[in-house]
Parts: sequence; C-alpha cells; structure tokens
Amino acid sequence: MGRRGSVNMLARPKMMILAIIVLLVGLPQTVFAHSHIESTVPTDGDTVEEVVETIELSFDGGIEQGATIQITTESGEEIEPADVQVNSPNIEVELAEPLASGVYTVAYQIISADTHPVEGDFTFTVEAEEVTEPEEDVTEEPEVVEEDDANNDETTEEESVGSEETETSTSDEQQTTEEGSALIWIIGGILIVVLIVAGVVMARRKK
Ligand SMILES: [Cu+2]
Repeated sequence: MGRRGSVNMLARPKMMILAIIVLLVGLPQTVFAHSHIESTVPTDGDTVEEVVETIELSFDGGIEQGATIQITTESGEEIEPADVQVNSPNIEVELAEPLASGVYTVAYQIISADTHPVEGDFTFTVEAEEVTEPEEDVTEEPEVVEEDDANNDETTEEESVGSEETETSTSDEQQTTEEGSALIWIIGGILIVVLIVAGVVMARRKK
C-alpha cells in the first residue's frame, strides 16, 4: 500500500508540470518583455504645421521613472526640454518655446518595467507658419551705450564665453540583442528540463 500512495503523489506533479509549462509560455510576454515605443506625437517622419510645444511618447508596456530625452536640430543643436513627465507608459516632454521650422530628432532612453534599458529615436519636421510680414520699421536692438558709467565695465567683459557646447553622447551598448538571445537559451533550457521531468513522470505512471 505504501507504493500506491507514492504513485498517487505522482499524479500531482503532472499537473504542476502543466502549470509550469503554461507559466513559461506566458512569462516571456509579461515579465521579460521590453517596453517598446508604440506611438509618438508628432509621429515619426511626420511634417507638422501646428505649433509644437509638447512631444509625447507612448510605450506598449510599463516604464520606470527617469527618462532621458534629447532633442536635436538638423544642425546638431540641442534643445533642452523644459520638463519631462513620465506617466507610465507615456512620456510628455514640454518645451520652453514652440519649435521653429526645421527637422528635429528626438532620442529617448528609458528603463522598461522589466528593468532593461530601451532606447531609440524618431524624427519629424516642423513647418511653422511664420507670419512675419516685412516690417518697415526695422527695430534694431537697442545698443547699450554706456559711456559715462564707470560701474558697467564688469558686465560687458563676460560676453563671448561658452557660446558653443558640444555634447557627445556615446550611445549605450547593444545590450538588448544579447539579452534576447540569452533569454531564449534560458527558456529553452528550462523547457528541456521540464519535458524530461514530464517524460520521467509519464513513464513512471505507465508502470
Ligand atoms: Cu527586457
């Protein structure tokens, strides 16, 4: 009778193995999945005629707080966002002022909810309607002529300092692809182990 008991116990592992297989098939899509960019405003490749004061990024999965957003013009000039709000799975980038006409590239680096870094970029064109009618009276910038004041010497000297700021951002390593293949091996390995265990259990039950 002792043997009988142990055979009954083996009926349960079969159910457990089924559950494990179901879990393993389901896990990669839930826990391990990177959050990818789903949509942006403006859209990648779009030409926008409206005023662009905010840029929105939507991801297909959860993202962590702390995103890096880099907006650069065609000439490589960087536009510092006024504010970057991460409301998972969306990011709203606020600009200090509407974008002038030109081509802009938005590069993003986010942390996917599965803790993996995800990065990418998109580009759009702004064709702002510049309602600049040729004005007759050319308003020249008021030249600051301060001859009499001896106190102003200090302020005029610091004019041409730090006009150019070149930031070279070395993009992150290509972790993503390596992780992907490693994950396949891990899942594959687990699946093989599970199948072997399942086979052993089945064989034992048939005795
Ligand atoms: Cu991931």
